[in-house]
Order: sequence, then C-alpha cells, then structure tokens
Amino acid sequence: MRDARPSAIYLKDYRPPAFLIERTELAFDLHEDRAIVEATLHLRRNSGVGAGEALVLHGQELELLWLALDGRELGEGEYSLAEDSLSIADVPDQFTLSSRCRIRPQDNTSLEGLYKSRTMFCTQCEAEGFRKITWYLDRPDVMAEFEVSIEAEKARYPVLLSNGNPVAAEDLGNGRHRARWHDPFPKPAYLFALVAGDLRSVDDSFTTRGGRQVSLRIFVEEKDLDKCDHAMISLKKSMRWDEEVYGREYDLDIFNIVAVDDFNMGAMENKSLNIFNSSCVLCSPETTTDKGFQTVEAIVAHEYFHNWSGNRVTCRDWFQLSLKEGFTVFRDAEFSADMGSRTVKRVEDATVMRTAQFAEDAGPMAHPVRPDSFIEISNFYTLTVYEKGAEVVRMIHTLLGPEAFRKGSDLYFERHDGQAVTCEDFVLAMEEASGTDLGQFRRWYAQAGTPLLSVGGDYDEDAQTYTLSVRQSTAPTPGQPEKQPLLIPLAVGLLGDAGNLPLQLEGEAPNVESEDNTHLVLKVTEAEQQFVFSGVRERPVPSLLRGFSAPVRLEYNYSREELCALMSRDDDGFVRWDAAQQLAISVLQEVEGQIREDQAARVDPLYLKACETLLQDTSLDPAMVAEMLRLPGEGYLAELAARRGGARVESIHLARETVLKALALHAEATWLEAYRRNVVNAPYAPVAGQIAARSLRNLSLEYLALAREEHIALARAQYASAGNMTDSLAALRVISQRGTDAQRDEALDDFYRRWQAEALVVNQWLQVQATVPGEGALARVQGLLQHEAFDLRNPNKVRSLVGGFANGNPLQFHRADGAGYRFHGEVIEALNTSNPQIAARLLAPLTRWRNYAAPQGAAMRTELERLAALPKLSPDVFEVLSKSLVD
Ligand code: B3K
Ligand code: ZN
Repeated sequence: MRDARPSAIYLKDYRPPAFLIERTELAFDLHEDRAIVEATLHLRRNSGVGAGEALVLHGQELELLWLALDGRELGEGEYSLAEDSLSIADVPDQFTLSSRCRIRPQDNTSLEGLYKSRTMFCTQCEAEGFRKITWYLDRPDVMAEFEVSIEAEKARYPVLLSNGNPVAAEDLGNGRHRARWHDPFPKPAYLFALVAGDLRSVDDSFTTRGGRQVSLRIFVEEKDLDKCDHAMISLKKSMRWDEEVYGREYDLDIFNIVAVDDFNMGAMENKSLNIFNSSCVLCSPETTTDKGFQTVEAIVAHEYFHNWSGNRVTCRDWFQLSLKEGFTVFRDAEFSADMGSRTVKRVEDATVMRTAQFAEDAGPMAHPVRPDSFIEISNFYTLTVYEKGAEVVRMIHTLLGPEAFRKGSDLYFERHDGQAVTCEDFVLAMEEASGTDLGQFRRWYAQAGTPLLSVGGDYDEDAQTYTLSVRQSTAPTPGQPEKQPLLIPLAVGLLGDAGNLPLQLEGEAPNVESEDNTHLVLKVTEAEQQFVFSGVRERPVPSLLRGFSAPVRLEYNYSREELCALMSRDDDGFVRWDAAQQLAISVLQEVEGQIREDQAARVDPLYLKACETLLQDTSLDPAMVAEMLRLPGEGYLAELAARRGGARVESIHLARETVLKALALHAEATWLEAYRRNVVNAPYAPVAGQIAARSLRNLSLEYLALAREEHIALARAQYASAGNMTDSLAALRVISQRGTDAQRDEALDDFYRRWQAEALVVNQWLQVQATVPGEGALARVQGLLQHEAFDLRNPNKVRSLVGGFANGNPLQFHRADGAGYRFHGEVIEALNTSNPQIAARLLAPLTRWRNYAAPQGAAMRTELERLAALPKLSPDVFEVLSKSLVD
C-alpha cells in the first residue's frame, strides 16, 4: 500500500509502448511458502517511438533475486528499482532480459496476480495483476507469444495448466513434476493464466464448423464433479451460436475451464484457460436456483465469446475496456435471448440499467462508456462500461439492422485480428461496412450521464395527425458540465382501441420496417424535435422506447388509464412491463405522500384491478406476469425520490409494504389460484417454461404470505417438500421475511444443517439472513461475521452477507442511528488492506449519500469522512472516497 496520494492517468496521454516483447518465457517453481518466477523476455524497440528511451518495466511486490541482459548479470548500478517499476537506462535495440524473483502467493489476499485459493494456485491478471508475478510491460498493447513451465509437488498439485497447448510433462523424480505449455497466439499479459491443483475434470469435445476437434475440460475439486454438466452444455451451445450468428470459430485444440472458490468477480477469459468463480460454473438442481443456472449459462458464454471479442482483437489501453466488455455483454445478452425468453431477458437487462447503471450515472463515480481518466482501473469494471457499453452496441445494431451489423462485425474481426485497438476502430468498421454515418452517435462513448427524453403527444382530430414532441437533455456529471445532443434511436408505436395502429411519418416513404407497420425507430438528434404521424384515425396512446431502444430515462405524462391500456394491450412486451412499473411507481409515490402527511393510505383500486386482471390472464407468459407484478425495489424508489427532494427510507418502505399488502389482499384468491396452477410436476429442468412457472408461483407465495398469516403454512409445506433449490430458497425467504421468529429460526437452522457442506448454498443462507427485517438485523449480521461459515477473505461470502445487508435490508442498513453505516465502514476498513478491489466495490451504497434526506444522508457522509481520514488507503478505496466527497 502506498503512502503517497495516487494520481490519475489520462486517455489523452496515451503513447504507444517504447518497447515490444516478441516472446515471453516463464518458469514457475511453486512451493508451500513461496514461488520463484524466472522470466526471459525477448524485447525490441518499437520503431519510431521514443528512440533512446530507457526500458521501464512494471512490477509490484516482487523480490528481485537476479537480473541479466543478453545473458550477462546486471550489477546494482546498472538498473534501478522503485516501488512499482524496474528501469534500465541503457539497452540495445534488441535484447533478452532475464530475471528471477520471489513472490508469496500464500500471502496474496488481494486475489490479483498469483495466489492460493484453498489448496490450489491460480492467477488473475486483468487488468494489471501480471506485474505482481514478474517485471513486465504490463499493458494490453504489448502482445507476446508465451512459453510457460510450471514445477510443483506432484502429490499436492497433480494438475498443472497454462494457456495454449501442452508441450511436455516430466516427472522430476523428487516428488516434483513439471509441465510445459505454449500458446501460439500472441497475447497481452492480462490474458496469461496458470493453475496448479489437485483437480478432476469433466471432459467433452466439440467439432467446429471447419472440422477442428476441440477437447473441452472443466476442472473442479473431486466433490464438485457432478455439478459441471450445465456449464459444459452451455459451452457447447455458445461455441455453436458464435459460429452461426457471428461466423466465429474456436482456434485451438483445447478449451479449459477451472473453478476456484476465492475470486474477485465472475470469471476471466484467459486464452484457452478460463478461470471461473465456482459460483458461476457449478450447478445442480438440488443446490442451484433457476437464476443460478441462467447466470452460469450467460457467464460461460460471455467468457467464451471473449475469445474473439477481447482476445483475438484486444484493447489498446484500459480506457477502451468497453470495446471488449460492452460488445461481449451485447453478444451474451443476444445469446441468452436466443436460448430463453427474449422479452424477459430484455426486461431483466433494462431493470439493471435503470436501477443500478442510472444510479451510477447520477452519482459521484459517473463516467463515460470510454472513461477519459482513472486512478485505479479496477474501479472501472462498472455497469457503465459493461451494461451501458452493451446498450451502445445494441443501438448500433438497431440503427444498422442485423445484416449490416454482421458485415460490420466481420470487417472489425478481419481487419483487427491480432491487434490491440480502440472503440473508434469498432465504430469505423461498423460505419464502413454499412455506409451509415455514426458521427454524432460517437458521443455515446464520450459523454457520461443518462439522457432524459421528455415527450409530449398531440392529436389533431381534424387533420388526423399525431405529433410527438421530443426534448433531450443530460444533466451535468463530474467533469462534464455541458452536454451535447446525442443520436437516440427511439422506437415507437401508437396504440389504438383495437390494437397498435399502422404508422406513417409525414413526408417519409411508406413505413415498411415491420410487417404490420406498427413499429418505427425515430432518430432523435436535436435538443428539440417533432415527429408528425399522418393518417391517424383515432386518438392513440403512444408506446414509447419499445424494447428499451436506448439507455435513457423517458418522461411522458401518461394518465393511469393510459398506462393500464399499454399494460394490457400494447404489442411490445417491454412497453407492457414498463407501463406496469410506471403505474406501480405512481401509486407508490402517491401512497408515500399520504404516509408523510399522516393521511390514511389509499391504494388506487384501478391499479389493484389491473394487476388482478393480468394475473387472471392465463394466455400470458407467467414469467412476464411475474415481472409485471413485482414492485420496484426500495433502492430504486430511493433513487427516484432523490430527484424529488431527498429519499426518506422509512416512508418509502412503509409505502411499499402498504401497496404490497393491498395487492395481496385484493387478489388473494387469484394469487392462490396462480400458486396452485403454476406447480411444476415434471422433473426439474432449467428451461424457460418451468422457470416461468416457478417464478410466478414463488411470487404468488410472497404475496400470499403477506395477505394472511395462515399462508405461511404454504411456504413451510413448500420448504419441506421442495425438490429443487429454486423452490426451497423461495420458501425459506418467505418464512424468514414474513414468518414468526420461531418459524424463521427453525427454517434457517434446518437449512444450514442440510447444506453446510455446500459452500455455494451456505452463501445463499448468509444472504437470506442479511435481509431478515427488524431491529435485530444488524446484530445478526455482525454475529454471522464470526460464524464458521463466514470468511472475510472469500469475496462470495462478503458479497452475500455484507453486500446482502447493504443492498437487501434498506431499513436496517439505513438505521437512523448510523450503526448500519458504521458496521459497513468497518468491514471496508478491514478489506482496504486485504482486498482493495472488494473494499472499493462495497463503498458503492455509501457513495449515494446525497440522495438521502436527514439524518441518513449526513450519517453516510460522516462514515465516508471517517474512512477518508484513515492512514494508508489503497488507490482503489482512495479514488472512490475522494470522488464521493467532492463538494
Ligand atoms: N474480463 C474479466 C474481468 C476482469 C476484472 C478485473 N478487475 C471478466 C469479464 O468481463 O469477462
Ligand atoms: Zn467480459
């Protein structure tokens, strides 16, 4: 940890590397108390860049044992070592540099570089972890061919893996063995990986369209061998999908996945050796929920897709991170949509955008999809770079259409194969292949913040025209006071009495975009703009932002009747869902107002009736019905309230509980009927039909438990008889949230007894406990920090318990006495030293302090200030704190 204040680096200061590395030879000697790393780098000057410059290599926490240039050992005066670098002033144009260093993977709790997870050695190098392994040009525009040898004790580490192909395996005769690997594809250091452990594998194979036979292996601990099937099936589906949809084939004979328990994020796309958080690869019906199965499928696909969007074509610098992440998230989202329900997937992604990414955009860490500065790159693996980045790619897809988009991606992959490039290169390829001008569109990469579209509608009965007036604006964000208009694809329809009306824009050729001409994508480019539809025979209700066609907030002054019409009859699934949300929000805000003014709360019967009608309609997809009847969360309501003068957690909570209960009681018989109707009798399978039924059934259970105490019996019966984790956990949640203390304790104890040997299930148990309501919540969570099942070094456990409390227990996290914040801050303080990346991520809920009215807002700020005054902050935590406290 540094004492000096870390400083920012800027995109505008980018310079190509002064040296390139053609070949990298690494030899690892792994021991129980240390690892010795020998590196031989074949370097040459990058022609035309910085002639005569010194060689400066990155390196952190390395103990130098030996250094040689072209085979000659360098003496102390011939190089200089600093905390983060090693420099050699005088080097020829082409040379080899060899070094030997000692590192301590056993003590590496940051889970970055080479570290130990339980009994195995593994690595995580993205973004800048390779410099904790050896001195190197640790930047993505330096790409080398890697040869790796790994030596370790044979009994403890029978499996030794790295990238590429195995080239040799030797028994060294002294209880140790060695494996050699060679990766023929030049790659940046961030894609390097090594694994050594006592692992078993599930093996399969895939034949590519071009006839290459690829061996697929998933490596896990022996106890988890029965939980790999779903990941393997997902991998094969992804490989086929990328061939069919993008024409991209796999390029080596081996593709390996390894599951590790201690991992900072979901997974990592290292070339041919993907390393996964075990929570994102292991699945079984008994231990994994439907959501878990879907996550595994999506993450396996995401990492696989990176082989082209990330590895074959990589990023020039980390400001371009969204080049690979935004594009790959778009690819995995389309894959998931093709594998399951497209509308449900879109609704889920729009929900993440609106509830979490919009909050990031409105907070102190707001940044563009392509940031222009950062202190610590780890802080920029954000929803903005990933999810908004994917929305930006989706908008290009919408503007170009699927065929031209595919031409653009083909051109991008062909033109830049083997290169490290920029977001601009991606946009250029899309432009050139399609002949579309994306000039103004580029602002999406550079401008931070969520655009607001204010829309008004005007029907002229005599002229039979309907005019949409659209205004766009984006609020200032840190460092960007002025915003420019963006090109926003706004998909619209007009809903009439008997369904969606045909659309004809005045002065335009007849609309042939969709078969029935009821859907049109308007291109909003100005600050204010009007679109006039002609031949409109009745007063319509506008159906706006169909399919969530752009990552914007949209305001239109709908009446509740109009929202009911959209919710029940529009032909766009996203708009139907969105109308239900808007209706719920307007009712929730009304009830909150009544509560704050000490009036009797009254929930609009129109809303209750619309919900019940929806629930009665058995022709609809139960998954969509469930999504439409799920009320927006308290966190999101707080974000909305922030814009209306400061969120009050208590009244938001009370309003939500009031509306939930009113809906539960109003439709009690219908909920019961939905609960019974949606039972799944077939053997468990994570398929769309079953997932949909379980989703509506378990939502019904939540409402029923609120309607009447006796219905807790349904939850207890479901818990006792559940044959899969989805139903079991849903019942446990209901009992824990709504049951008596005794019922809750009994169920939680039983669950732990049953599942204590399954770490991933125990994490769910920790999370359920973190969300138990009531005054005792904080003490319960504090107590669990000492539980045998908890370990502060394991990020999954921290996310479940500490993240679960901060994000899933709003009333107790935001206790008026500030004790929730202090507890949270103390955990961050401990992690600041041991795992700065996780510490910085946990800070997110506190950074929203400006949203909250007194006393919460002030108490959150006080906790941030306390943390900011601590000595020795990691750059990760320092960056978030300092940006959050700017006046
Ligand atoms: N590329 C990795 C993320 C690395 C995060 C480093 N702090 C996983 C992914 O997005 O696929
Ligand atoms: Zn990714």
